[in-house]
Amino acid sequence: MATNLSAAPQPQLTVPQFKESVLKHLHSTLGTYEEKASQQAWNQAIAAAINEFVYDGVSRTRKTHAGKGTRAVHYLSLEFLMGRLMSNNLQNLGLYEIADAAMTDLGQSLSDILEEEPDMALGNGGLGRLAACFIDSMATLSLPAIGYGIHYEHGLFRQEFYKGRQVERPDEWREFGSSWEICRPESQQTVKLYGYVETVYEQGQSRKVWRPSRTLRAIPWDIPIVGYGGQNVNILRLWESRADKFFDWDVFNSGGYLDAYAESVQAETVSKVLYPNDETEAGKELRLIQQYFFSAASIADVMRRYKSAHGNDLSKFAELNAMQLNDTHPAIAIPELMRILVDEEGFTWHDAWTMTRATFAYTNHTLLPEALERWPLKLIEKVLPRHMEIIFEINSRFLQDEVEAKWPGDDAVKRKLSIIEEGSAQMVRMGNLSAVGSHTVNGVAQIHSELVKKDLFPELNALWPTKFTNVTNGITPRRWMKACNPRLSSLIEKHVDADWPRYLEKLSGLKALADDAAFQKDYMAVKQANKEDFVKVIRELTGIEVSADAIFDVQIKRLHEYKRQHLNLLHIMALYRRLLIDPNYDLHPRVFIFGAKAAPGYRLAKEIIFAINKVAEKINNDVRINNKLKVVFLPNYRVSLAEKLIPASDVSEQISLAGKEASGTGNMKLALNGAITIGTMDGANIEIAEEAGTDNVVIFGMEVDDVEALLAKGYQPADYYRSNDELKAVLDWLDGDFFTPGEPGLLSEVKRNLIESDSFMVLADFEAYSEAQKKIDTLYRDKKAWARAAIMNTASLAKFNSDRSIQDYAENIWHIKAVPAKS
Ligand code: CRA
Repeated sequence: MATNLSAAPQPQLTVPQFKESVLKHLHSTLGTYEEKASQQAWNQAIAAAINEFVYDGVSRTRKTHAGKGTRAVHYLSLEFLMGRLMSNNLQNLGLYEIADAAMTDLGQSLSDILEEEPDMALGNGGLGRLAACFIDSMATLSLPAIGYGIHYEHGLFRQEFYKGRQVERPDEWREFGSSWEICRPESQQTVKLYGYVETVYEQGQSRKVWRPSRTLRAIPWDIPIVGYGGQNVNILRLWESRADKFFDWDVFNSGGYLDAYAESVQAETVSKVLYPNDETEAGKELRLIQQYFFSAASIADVMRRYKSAHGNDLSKFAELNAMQLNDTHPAIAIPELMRILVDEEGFTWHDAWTMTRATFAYTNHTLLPEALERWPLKLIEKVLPRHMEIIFEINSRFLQDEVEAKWPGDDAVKRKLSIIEEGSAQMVRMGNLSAVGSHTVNGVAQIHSELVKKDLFPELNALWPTKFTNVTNGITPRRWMKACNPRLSSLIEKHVDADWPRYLEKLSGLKALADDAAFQKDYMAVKQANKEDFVKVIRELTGIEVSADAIFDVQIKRLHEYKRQHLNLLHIMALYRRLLIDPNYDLHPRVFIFGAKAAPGYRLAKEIIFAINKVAEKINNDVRINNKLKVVFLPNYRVSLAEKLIPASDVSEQISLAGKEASGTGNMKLALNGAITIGTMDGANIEIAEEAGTDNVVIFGMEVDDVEALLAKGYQPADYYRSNDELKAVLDWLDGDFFTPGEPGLLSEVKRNLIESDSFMVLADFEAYSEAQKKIDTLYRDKKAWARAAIMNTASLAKFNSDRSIQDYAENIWHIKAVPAKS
């Protein structure tokens, strides 16, 4: 892919110029002055100074792309977990050092001011953060690309702990506005809902007309996405819902103020809040409306842009527009495009379907059955009556023309592949709809993509063997190394070319230094300094004192049984017990650090958080163990906290049950920053081990085949409980009141679940995990071996650059080319 990036972004300003610009905005944009300005005002003034470059980039990029006969991609995602944007934008524009020096001159601290920015947490976890990394890469690679999503008023909830239990508080990221978004009222769209479908006869022909009974306005907010080097600035377009007319003035004038207001309140609920479930379908009407709202507004936007460039002849629509479905959440876009082409643009079904299939591609992110979206047919019929008809038509043609041709007379296979699931309540399977309506379906890591073919869609794979492919996930090295780990970045820069944040393979130059004593010393000094910084963060957030000389063992991800935070917990309890039995038990001091939000309705996940907090409280206050063990559960884990913790991590816990974690991306961030993975053969862990070398990761536990075999044999968790004394002892410990003084049994649910069902085979992997943890302990004491392994991880992770993922999508799925913006 052609790029004409210079080695590193070239600053376009001097320190005095930047200072002048910030002061200008402080005075004339914010109406305040140096002596009075709050940190927040400084933050906004800096943002305004940055935006002078950003907006210019937005215009240049738009002009370059507008009306070009080149294909563009539209990334449809219900989630974009952006985090903070200021430091990233400064880095990508090459202005970070300049801004830092300018603020110091002004007697301010840039790093303190950066802390003023709330996280833009419009996502739950991996899927949403992946979308954020991907749009960074699309801009960096100069691809004509737009991200489309929802402008949620409240992102993912803020997490607090009260007596060890998770409490959810509303997220207020836009309470005082956001410096980065631009409202584009001129590009608003109307989205229709409910109503009925009429058949209209005209000149001997019949056609379907949807008579909606409600409409919403979709207002676009654009977030500029600055590519590395600042040359291309793409946009993320987020839709806000508003009532069609803000007030019904007639009702208002006749005294019905509240009635008039009610409609706008209802309309605004559509973009009010992000559903906080990670990998569980919500099944709620409002959620379906959210999905349709942003899909329909986005398609209408793409159409508008196409028509203004190419007129009303849509024959090139599919050739010029690719749309990527980030999981099935935007799958309703498939019947929506069909509706527009057939009902509004007069295409034949056949031609419309050819265009639709050539437009869409679908990424599957999970095999967990509870995450596979199924909507009640009745609900779709009510909210989107015309779409339901179209889905029926898509399904019957698919079953008759394609399934019947391949498996004549086989009703069982038809039942399995049907987009409509029969049963007491008929359901629409959004995964099947997405796979049928797309030209390509991809999984997110090699093993996951294989399982998509083998277990999720085996028949579809037999029907269309070339439709299924893999694109292993990636992370942007700009945010996840250059911006978040400045110490390591400047050490790296002494040894490899300055353009490594773009060409991560350059880090392989560090392999030659992996055994070099001086480099090892420098590398480990960086880790130590990062840990010392993080000791303070832990103190501020939790009041817990930890030592930077201990091993920082980190598990950061959503709380889910399949991710097995409770396996980690059982092992911590086992270590604690060993120390109580033998105070001289040989253990390098360890700090176990957790960060995780649980979906508010996910009971057991919340019990696990509570259990970890209670065990932590006991261990952290037990003087008998001489500070050898500490357990820290950081509240409100989020992108900006990850950016502080990842550079300070020694051990990366990636301990999901094999076959369950589609990819993982935290595993990549931690490994790139030199943490050693302790992990199962699952998701991208397998590829990380391949790249970093199996000596430089610690792999343990059952593999996918073992899991299948054990399931087939009949998994009996109680057998493991009975046959392992240590495991039995720690599980029984949960029953008493040792960790919950005076209140026995508060933690029993976790034990009961593990012994009675243990759906994710925690007990079966306990022993192997415990042995693997001993290897970590031994390896850490060998300072040279540890430094070598950590360096090898940093040096070997180029594959997980999200630029590589996006290049794969661009070449193999979207068939789009770079179009660098003109200066
Ligand atoms: N929860 C997977 O579980 C994967 C991300 C991004 C997930 C992760 O293993 O890294 O997607 N799946 O591909 C998902 O959200 C709906 O499914 C995730 O973030």
